[in-house]
Amino acid sequence: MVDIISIGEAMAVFVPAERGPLRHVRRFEKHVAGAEFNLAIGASRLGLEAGWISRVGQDEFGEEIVRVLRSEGVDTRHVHRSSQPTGVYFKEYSALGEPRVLYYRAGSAASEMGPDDVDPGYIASAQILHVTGITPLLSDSCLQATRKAIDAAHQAGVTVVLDPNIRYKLVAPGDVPAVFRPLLQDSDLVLAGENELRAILLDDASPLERLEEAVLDLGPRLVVVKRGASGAVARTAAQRVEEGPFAVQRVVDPIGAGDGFDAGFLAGWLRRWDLRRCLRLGNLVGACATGVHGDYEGYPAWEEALATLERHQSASR
Ligand code: KDG
Repeated sequence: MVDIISIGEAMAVFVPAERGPLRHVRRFEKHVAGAEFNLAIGASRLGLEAGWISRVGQDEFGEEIVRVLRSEGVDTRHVHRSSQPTGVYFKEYSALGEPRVLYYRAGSAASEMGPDDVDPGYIASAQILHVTGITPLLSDSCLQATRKAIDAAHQAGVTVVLDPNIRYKLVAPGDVPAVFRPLLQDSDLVLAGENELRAILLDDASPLERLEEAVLDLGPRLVVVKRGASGAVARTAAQRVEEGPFAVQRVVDPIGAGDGFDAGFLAGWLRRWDLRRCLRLGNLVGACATGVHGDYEGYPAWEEALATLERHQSASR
């Protein structure tokens, strides 16, 4: 029995030790990461039984990915090996603005994942199937694997959670509605950025409340809008809850914060917390991710997260 299963790609990540264009960078730190891999680790740290479905290469990076997952307590029984290499990406820190991400993942081990890698019985043993919009864009076989996982979840009454995680290096802006609307329609819970919802719904003018309603009209019973430094909103047919962000001392790197938010929100939701407390935990885990260069390394353990929530609540009383 697992609480949450995610399906996707993890890669070796090279984080520059210096700012500026990569052509001038001489030193890198190696990490491993990937949106769904990050989510599984975040959930496991928060006390959930988490599983991850993927393929990794028969190479050093594949070994490291599996070793990290096992050391974090994530179920790797459905991680398969491939003769293709594990994907790689680089971060680039410019002097201005957000970090850039450069992928070397075409033809990677994970892009070879297909329907045969998805065991419907395994999906049926979970409470949540977490999918992102990244995996279906990796290859046709990954799209089929994602579809099979979603169909298996529907048949077994497993909650499907979608984080669109739109990556414009993988999808042309004009294709976003066609790719992502069906995914929204197939989801029970949606955890998304405001700009992502605007891109999917082709609506850059309506107030946020109207966007939330448009998502609910498509089928999901809960939509959570992640608003970074402005906090987050959770919306159902009956309720709308807004929660401010967790103050962060210094943002080192925001990549991985969204996946951390998902892990925190869902860890509360599975424990049947009220939506405000789920948002708080999501915001907290997301904030913790921003203090380090790796995607997941900053995520807190369960006791630490509870103690921090408690401290913040008593400070605001
Ligand atoms: O959410 C973090 C991810 O964006 C990062 O780890 C890389 O998985 C990745 C992707 O596909 O962009």
